[in-house]
Amino acid sequence: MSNTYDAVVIGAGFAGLYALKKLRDDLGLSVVVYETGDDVGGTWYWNRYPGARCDAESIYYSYSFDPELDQSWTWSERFATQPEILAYAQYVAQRHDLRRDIRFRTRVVSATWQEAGSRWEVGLDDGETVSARWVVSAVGCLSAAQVPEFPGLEEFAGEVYHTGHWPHEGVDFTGKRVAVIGTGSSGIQAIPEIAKQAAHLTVFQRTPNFSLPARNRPLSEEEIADVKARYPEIRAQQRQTAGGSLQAPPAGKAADLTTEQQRRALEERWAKGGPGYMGTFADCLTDRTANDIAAEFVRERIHEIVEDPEVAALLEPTDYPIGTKRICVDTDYYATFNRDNVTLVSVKDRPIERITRDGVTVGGDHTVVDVIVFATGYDAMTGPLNRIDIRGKDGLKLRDKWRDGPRTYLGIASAGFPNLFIVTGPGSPSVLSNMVCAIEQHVEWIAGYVAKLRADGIAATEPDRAAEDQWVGHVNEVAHSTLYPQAASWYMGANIPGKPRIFMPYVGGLNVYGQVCADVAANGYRGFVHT
Ligand code: N01
Repeated sequence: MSNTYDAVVIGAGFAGLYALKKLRDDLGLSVVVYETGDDVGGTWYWNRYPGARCDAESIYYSYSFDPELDQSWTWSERFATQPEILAYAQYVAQRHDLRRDIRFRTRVVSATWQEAGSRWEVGLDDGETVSARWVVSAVGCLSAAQVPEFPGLEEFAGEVYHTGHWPHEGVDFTGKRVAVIGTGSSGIQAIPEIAKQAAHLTVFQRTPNFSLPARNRPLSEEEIADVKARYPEIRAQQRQTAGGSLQAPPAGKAADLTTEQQRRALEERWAKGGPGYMGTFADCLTDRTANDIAAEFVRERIHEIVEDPEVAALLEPTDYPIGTKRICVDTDYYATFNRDNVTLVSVKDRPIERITRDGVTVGGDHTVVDVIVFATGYDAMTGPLNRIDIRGKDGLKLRDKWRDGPRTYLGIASAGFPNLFIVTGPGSPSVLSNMVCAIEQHVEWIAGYVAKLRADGIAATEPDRAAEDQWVGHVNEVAHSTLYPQAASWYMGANIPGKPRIFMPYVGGLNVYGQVCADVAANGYRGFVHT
């Protein structure tokens, strides 16, 4: 006997928690959330690696929907640590009594559209199935961990970890020889912390990354009081920005500034720390010359920080524009390579050949290690959904429909998959913005639409193919008006062998996108077809 709900939500991270709150408390729906982990938090539940922090500022990287929450919660640092963000998610769950409708340690393995009755049959890993009118995917953009298929990996006799599946009890690296493979945001945060503990750390780097100093610090009582007094205004302003966080306006287009003005602007942003550096010039991500100036400044800093010129040269990113692979933010990353117990091995021209019982072999050179840490990233944006067996109308599988790249209308829904809403799906600003902001906008839009569908007695809705094609074309066109597609990034699917090279997120900005979604709603949910 299956259970019946109005809505199933997949995942209890920031998106799933807010979806539950909106659909259950504001719309009065019967909702169940399924979550693989044994608590709430999503990304912040899984990513417990040393040094894990958010690189969006904590005062912005938090919910806006509950003004009392803004007053009762106090962030301790400019960039919050993973334990603090996890505690925040737990606090929100407690405050809104969310856990009672979340089934933990339960993975959704399938979702099958039932034409008769216009409902989804959702399959769970314990064999149970439940029925729901709507399915809301809150699976996250970076939750399907990726470990490359290195020959011999299964023979390795030591400890193996992925940053995205870190053991709850932590890992003691004391006295151990450690390999970290991967130098994206996760690796760049973990490497300085692991280096402090390990007997020796060898970093295997394929593509050097641009990283900016975080200049993290505690927030003062005065700052907190000021932010809390202005929170309603700050929250409203966040939604009017492209990225969802408040930043100083650019100094101008690079070409409109003198060389001294450019230099001063870059120095100021570098000194301030954080990802705001990317906003120094208005055209940093659209004009290669402007981008080159910002990139060269960082390369100079790398050479200034790293004592060994050969190591500095290896760490220097040279073959893609700054910011077109996700910009990294660090604490002492480059300086870590000055330590005697840290070695950098470039695997750019000589890939990792194999992993053996006791280490990693590159170009015939063998490094003996006790621990391997994979900081090798994720099958981003499409991976989490494609790992679920989702079958829409006429048995169409989502992963087959997306074989040549994801196809959605607004990043929220996909033709042939009625009543399936995707929070921060491919084709929405998502990973190019403050995720909490993007999540709130999506969940509110979805809840508004579901309320309307219920009021009008509409059983099923899906995007019209023409509207979807138009949106996919637009997402692509906007991306190609920027420098983003010039990098082999996970935004492009380039980190996964065989994945189609399509720029997945929407570059147009959260503000522009929010307006598009509002117009679609105001025009009778233009682009959707109802049955
Ligand atoms: O993953 P990544 P991540 N051999 O894909 C390398 C968010 N995040 O977990 O660049 C050797 O960026 C790969 O090399 P290459 C943020 O959005 C945020 O670090 O593909 N190396 C790369 O160096 C971020 O962008 C925060 O050539 C291999 C690394 O592994 C996203 O999550 C913190 C390889 C993977 O880097 C993902 O970050 C952490 C191979 N076969 C994450 N395969 C904050 O907010 C892959 N690599 C701070």
